[in-house]
Amino acid sequence: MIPTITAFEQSPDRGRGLARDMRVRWALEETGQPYHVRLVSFGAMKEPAHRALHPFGQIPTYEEGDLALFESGAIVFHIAERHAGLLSHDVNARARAISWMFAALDSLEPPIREFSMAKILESDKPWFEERQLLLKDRLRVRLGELSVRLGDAEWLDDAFSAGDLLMVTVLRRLNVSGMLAEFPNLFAYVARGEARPAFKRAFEAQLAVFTGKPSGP
Ligand code: GTB
Repeated sequence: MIPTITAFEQSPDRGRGLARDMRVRWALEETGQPYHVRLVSFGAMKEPAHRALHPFGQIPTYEEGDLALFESGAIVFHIAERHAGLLSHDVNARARAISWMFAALDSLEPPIREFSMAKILESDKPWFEERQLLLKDRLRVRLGELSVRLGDAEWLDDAFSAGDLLMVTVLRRLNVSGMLAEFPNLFAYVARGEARPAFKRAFEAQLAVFTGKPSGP
């Protein structure tokens, strides 16, 4: 059964692939799974029909037969568990990849989101600059720790996994800030993720929603 995911009808990122449907699209592409996309407006997201799929009225959601999921991390995990390509068959490598999935969503994404949201929501406040420095310093510490762990490895734990997929999508949110450039190995790591053919297909598909031009051959 071909799953259907939801994505923004009009993404505020103007097709830069920063909304969280991107990670789900990428996981589906990495595992070679076809999928349908239902685009939803901001209004429709808050209607009961969408809230039945997503309690917080957000995207992405994932429907497959009588299974309906929300939370991008859970959706990526579901895809990775059912299809080869994102989680090793070796139980220890699999467990380590799952640790990295949680690390991406719980240890990196919160300070990155806080930093980017403050830029959008607090720039008119008198304490904006001071708080930005604080958030930036906090984030810099976490990025430094990740950078040390990655070292000169290609991926976080040997082969590319769902942990890398989530980590790259989380770090991409910093692309415009210039902060990743402070950590050349993280910068190169994100570029490696973005260079994967599956990433490119997912990116083109979400960009096509913004440009109105169909993606694919
Ligand atoms: N924890 C949830 C998950 O991982 O699935 C978070 C889902 C979420 O935040 N969804 C956002 C949403 O639906 C879109 S991705 N927002 C609408 C609403 O809450 O009403 C977040 C996002 C949006 C826009 C950008 N951007 O423009 O750069 C980046 C990320």
